[in-house]
Amino acid sequence: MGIREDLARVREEGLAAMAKATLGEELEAARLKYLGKKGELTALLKQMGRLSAEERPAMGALANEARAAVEAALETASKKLEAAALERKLKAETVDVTIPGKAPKIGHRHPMYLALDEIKDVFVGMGFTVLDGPEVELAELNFDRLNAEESHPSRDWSDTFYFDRDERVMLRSQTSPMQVRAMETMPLPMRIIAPGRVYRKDEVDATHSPMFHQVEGMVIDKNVTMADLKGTLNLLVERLYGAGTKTRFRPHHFPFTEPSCEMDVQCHKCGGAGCPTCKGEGWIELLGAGMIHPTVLEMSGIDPNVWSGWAFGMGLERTAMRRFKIADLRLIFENDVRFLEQF
Ligand code: 2NM
Repeated sequence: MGIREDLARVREEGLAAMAKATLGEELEAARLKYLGKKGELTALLKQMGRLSAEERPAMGALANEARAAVEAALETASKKLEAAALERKLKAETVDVTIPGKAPKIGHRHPMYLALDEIKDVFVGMGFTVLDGPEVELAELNFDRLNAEESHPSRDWSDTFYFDRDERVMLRSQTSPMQVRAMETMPLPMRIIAPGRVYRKDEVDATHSPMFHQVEGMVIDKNVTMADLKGTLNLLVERLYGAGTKTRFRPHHFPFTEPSCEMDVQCHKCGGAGCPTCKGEGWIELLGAGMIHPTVLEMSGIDPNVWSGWAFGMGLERTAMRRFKIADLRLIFENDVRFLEQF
């Protein structure tokens, strides 16, 4: 049999093999069989040397034409397989856009921050600036500049988280060092509140935590008196607990204020008659306050003969617990969604 017939046969077989491949591996096998280095067309091309010089050009052209045809068939088959594969993939991964979606779970503010927002709103409405400051604080600002005597029990390492043996750097035990920073940097007169985390070495129980939140506030101006303190804090209470809510101021002692007081709110549950919520007292303690001690003003470079001021401090968790009737402080920090979802 001659090369011409062999060429025609291999060409037809090659075309048929390409056309009938339905898998990538089958097509690859066909490519190797007909077009590969050891393939049948290549073998025929190698036989061209046996032909006479007259026969060779025509047969060479025929061989090239056969090769081109089989290559074209390979290309077509390859495209067909790719298209089929894509079709299968699209079918398998079809998304039914008509199926109703799942609503994403959207979180919300923590109840304690809801309570803080209410408090902030009241003070911002009265022209106070909200300040934020460092939780790692100098003992000098946390204690000394606030007139805490050298022997004050809260300075003890068993009450305070110190970073160093010299007890110079600590986790702030109150936000009042922020008031000191304000006194030293802000122009007078000033009205500020400083909410934030504070740290004390307390064991965790239903009413204690080594980390909790405070809001402290301060006004310094000319002719500021205890009447301003009472008026402002009464307004806070009416805004938080409703118009007409009564307050009571009891004398107290703080090193940074003189005179000092604690403010109670009439029990919202029993209206003052005495009940389990107020432990039979009729009143619930809300905050501590007082007129800023002249020594505190002086230490921060403010002349107490020209300026006077009042300040207060309140626990945020306790306020939130009362506001939302939360019985155990630990719930506020555990972040169990079954608890959080209730607000
Ligand atoms: C309280 C109670 C009373 C207070 C005082 C000051 C400052 F810096 F102005 F002296 N800041 N916060 C203060 C006063 C805090 O917490 C129970």
